[in-house]
Amino acid sequence: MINQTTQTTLFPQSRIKFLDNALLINDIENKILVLADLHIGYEESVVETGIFPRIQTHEIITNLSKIFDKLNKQNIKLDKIIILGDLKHEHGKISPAEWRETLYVLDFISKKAKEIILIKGNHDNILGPIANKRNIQVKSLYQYNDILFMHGDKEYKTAFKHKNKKDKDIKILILAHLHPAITLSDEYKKEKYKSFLLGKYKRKQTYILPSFNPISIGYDLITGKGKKEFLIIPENKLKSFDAIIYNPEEDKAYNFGKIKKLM
Ligand SMILES: [Mn+2]
Repeated sequence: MINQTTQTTLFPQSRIKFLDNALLINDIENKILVLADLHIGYEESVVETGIFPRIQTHEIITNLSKIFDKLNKQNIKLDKIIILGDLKHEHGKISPAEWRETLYVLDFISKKAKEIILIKGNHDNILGPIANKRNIQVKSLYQYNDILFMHGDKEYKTAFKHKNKKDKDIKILILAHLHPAITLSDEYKKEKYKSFLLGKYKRKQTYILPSFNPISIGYDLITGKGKKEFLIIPENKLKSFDAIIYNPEEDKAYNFGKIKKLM
């Protein structure tokens, strides 16, 4: 990985840990793995162009296996796995490949935790029928203690009105949807990396996960390249967020500092 002087490893004491392109909530009472934006079937939507071989779901399983192996080595048994929206890609219909591959991934992760929580993303209008097959409910948001999980394409206040939740109880927000990435460069090379973002939004400590999709790296906050989705947090606020990249070889997260300082 390209060297940067601002590199520091992050909060070893925190109960929220970076793990590959996922987050691990490591509480005494619960171990929760959070994954975002798998976009199963994305490949199918672009495969006609002939650019992509059909390897996406295989790579998702490989990348998940690496995480499960690491957890195993640390003797961490998962209570919950949260999919933070956009498990699959197509909005309007469910292609045969999506049915098959989404069920395959769901069955694979179901063996690894006591409970699977599916949070609705903007691509998940019709995730319901697939989730129903496995008796999993699709939720608009999920609260665990002081942490609120949601996709990030819609504000949560409206959902709160119906759900008997209180904003002041929420200290930490965990979002997805943006597929954040950053390009790092030195005198020799430029490279785009999937990146976590960490900052403050509405006085809450806010994490944004990179996508777990192996084909597309994501939206580059430095160069502005890549598909940009509407996130509830405006881009000028995101510039004050820290960019955090996980190096899987070292099993360490590095903080590259605020986005605006990297621009
Ligand atoms: Mn989304």
